[in-house]
Amino acid sequence: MLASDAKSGSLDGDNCGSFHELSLRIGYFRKQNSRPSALDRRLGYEWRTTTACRDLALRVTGIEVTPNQDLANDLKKKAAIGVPEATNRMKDSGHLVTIDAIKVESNDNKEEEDDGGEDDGEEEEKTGLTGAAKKKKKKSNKKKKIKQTEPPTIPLSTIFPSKIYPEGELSEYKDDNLWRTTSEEKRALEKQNFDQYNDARRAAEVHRQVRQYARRTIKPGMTMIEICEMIENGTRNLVEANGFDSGIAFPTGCSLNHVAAHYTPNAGDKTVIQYGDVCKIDFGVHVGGRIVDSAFTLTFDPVYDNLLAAVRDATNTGVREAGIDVRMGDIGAAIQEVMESYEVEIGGKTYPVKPIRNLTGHSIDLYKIHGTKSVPIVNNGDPTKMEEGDYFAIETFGSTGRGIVRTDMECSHYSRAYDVPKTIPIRLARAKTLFDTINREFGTLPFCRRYLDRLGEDKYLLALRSLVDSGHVNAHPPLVDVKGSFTAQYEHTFVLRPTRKEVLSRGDDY
Ligand SMILES: [Co+2]
Repeated sequence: MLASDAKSGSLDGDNCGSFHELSLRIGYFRKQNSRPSALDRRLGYEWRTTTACRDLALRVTGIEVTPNQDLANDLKKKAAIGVPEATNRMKDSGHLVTIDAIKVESNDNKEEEDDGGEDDGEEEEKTGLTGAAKKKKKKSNKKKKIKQTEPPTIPLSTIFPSKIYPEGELSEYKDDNLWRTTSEEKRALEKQNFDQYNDARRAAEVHRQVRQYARRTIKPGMTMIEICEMIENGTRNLVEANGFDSGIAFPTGCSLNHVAAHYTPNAGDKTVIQYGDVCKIDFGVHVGGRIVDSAFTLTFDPVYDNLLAAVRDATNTGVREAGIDVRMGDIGAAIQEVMESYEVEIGGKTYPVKPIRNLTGHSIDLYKIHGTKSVPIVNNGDPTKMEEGDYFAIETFGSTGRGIVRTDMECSHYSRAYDVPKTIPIRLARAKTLFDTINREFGTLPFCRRYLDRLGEDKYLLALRSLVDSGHVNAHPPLVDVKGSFTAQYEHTFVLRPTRKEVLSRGDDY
């Protein structure tokens, strides 16, 4: 939609791809009576442009932007001007914008190398541009593909200027539900839901890009706080975190060894990740409340490979078995069978891999990470069925310990109760203000103490405890198996679309 509107852009671009992009998007605004669309409002009116000549990257934020070509050329020529000066020039020329970053990049064009130096290759971007816009684009097409930086900083909406994000892994329903694949009625329903899926796909692509960087980068010796901040900063940048429109969906889990879930460092935590650790990285991204919840296990010592293989296989089995009308108990049974077929030898001792039977996957609702349905990882006989339109996170945990977790250690994870007790007043004044902050900043999305710290909240522990005691806030302390054991986790989010299943968080890595 956005892309085809954009072709009505009336500004003439030069041959620099980025300015085409900028002018095309402005054209879209003009068609909308010079008012930004709801989508762009949501994106915070944020553009980032990178010239094809790679000498300048410019990021503009503001209320309304109507740049002209002279200004664009001027900025291009004078890549070295500073941010305040660029902002003033925009203002002097009557543009209501502020510029928050100008980055000068080196001239060696990596993309050109990757493309074998070909300049006039085939039109292959899936931008949806047609006609005049396509023609305009053609020359600088290849160069326009913007690559993610390391660490990841470029918003996904810049990498996908069409604002159409990649689909996840698709699979057809089986047996009695195979008719859905070709049903006209179900297809029509999906078309109506496109924006919803697109939001979820955007969250999923952010997850993939952030985690793939994290997997390459996390090394023994890093503090848990560094690890979490790397993931959280990457997520905020790529999803353009903006209140309830988009952002981090819950605290970054990085539980170690016998701790299976719900550990993230609090301020002052000096824990450093070790070569022999088994670390579960569990983080979430949301767009418009659509949450993608996905986790993997990070190890450095290959001795754990079989443990990881067991859990990855178990999670994939659960994902594969899932479908419309499938019973929870049957999925749990399939997961259990696969998980228990593995064993792992650690330090000369062989352990069976046990599913942690009191942990489950879950359905996901808007802004609610835990919907009403649970997906067991053992056969518990639950006859509840999965239904069309449901979003699920299937997460399985394998352990060399007892296969049961209990709560232990200092709490870091909290969430506002979905249904706040209406009859119980909040007595402490400090608890009232803290509760206001929680409502305003997180709503029903889980948060951790570090997220409160960065908002400038301090000395809140007593107030937080009283909110937990009164039932306004839930505490989610770490969940641990026996000391000395090792636990691993893999998790994927999928949606049961009317015609097929889409595993949103699937990547090349897991
Ligand atoms: Co989950």
